[in-house]
Amino acid sequence: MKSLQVTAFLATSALASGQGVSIGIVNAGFEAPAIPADSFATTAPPPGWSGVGPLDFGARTIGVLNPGASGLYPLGVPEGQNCGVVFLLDNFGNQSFFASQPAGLVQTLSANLQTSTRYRLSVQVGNLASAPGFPHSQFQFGGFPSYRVELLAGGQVLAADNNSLTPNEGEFELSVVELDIGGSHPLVGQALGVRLLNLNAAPGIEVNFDAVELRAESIPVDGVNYCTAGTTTAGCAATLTALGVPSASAANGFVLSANNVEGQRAGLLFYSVAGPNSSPWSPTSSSLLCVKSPTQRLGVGNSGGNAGACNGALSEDWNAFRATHPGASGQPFLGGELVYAQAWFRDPPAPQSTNLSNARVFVVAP
Ligand SMILES: [Ca+2]
Ligand SMILES: [Ca+2]
Repeated sequence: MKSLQVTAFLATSALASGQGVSIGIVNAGFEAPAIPADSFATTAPPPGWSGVGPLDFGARTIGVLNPGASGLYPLGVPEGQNCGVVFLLDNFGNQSFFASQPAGLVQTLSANLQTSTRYRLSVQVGNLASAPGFPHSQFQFGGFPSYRVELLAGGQVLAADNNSLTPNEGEFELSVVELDIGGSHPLVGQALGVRLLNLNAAPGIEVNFDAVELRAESIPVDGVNYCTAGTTTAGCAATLTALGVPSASAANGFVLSANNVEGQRAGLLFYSVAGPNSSPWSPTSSSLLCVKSPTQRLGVGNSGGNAGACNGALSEDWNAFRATHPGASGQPFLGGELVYAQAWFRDPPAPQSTNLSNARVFVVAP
């Protein structure tokens, strides 16, 4: 029998910093080579990193910067003394020419892509400010040439942050890329990698990076609970459980249940393949919507049990639903997908006249 474990490590919808296992990145904070304050070293890639894109180690180059008190980063860098540099100046005589030829830093890691794993790549992205001293004063660092942070496997892009942030001049912001790998993926076993690009697409010349971190956490195939149940008028907090193996081919054999539901209530289970979520069901509701839209409803049922008691339950065989609803959200399932499930039921005195259970994520087997 499969274990019906209810663990705490997906208590939030995202893998927070500090959770899971950290995957080794060489020179993740660009502290090597160590250089004096208010100086840079851009004649070679920083140890552990390689160059990617058109670079000449002159006008278009990578390396490290220790801004010191130069004014390039008045608040300092997020970690240590140095940050990574991607400096792309296409034409020394004309700093308004932007070639839009991305270039930057790449590192292939010693860890390989694994199944049933949630990855979280975080990188501090910096927007260099103009500064008065030489040699900074000869460059127009005002503006931001755009960036992309990529998580790689086998040299191919798995997930990316394509310039979603615009840090203030002279400041850093944290870019986070999260990815769930289910029961299978074409790049499983391939070496993971990180690529940090300056998109060379607008004024500003330089993008900086610091404190690169990649964390991984396993997601058991038969599922884990996450998010928080609402509390019903009668004080019930409905909890999802599962029994069996979620399958892309089996006709039945994976029963999702919401237990501890108020008795004699109409309700249903629903799921999403779009990802986890945690948004208020209504401004005054204690329930959270724990899955992203679009959502797919399963069948409506009655919770049974006794009115006013917490002994109701809503159950349905997800495999049977999948097998008989070829047009349902996420179809056709092939195996490897992550599915996020939750239950909804009537609670007439409550805000929205309804409440929601906690949620459960599971990996579909082939
Ligand atoms: Ca650093
Ligand atoms: Ca800038």
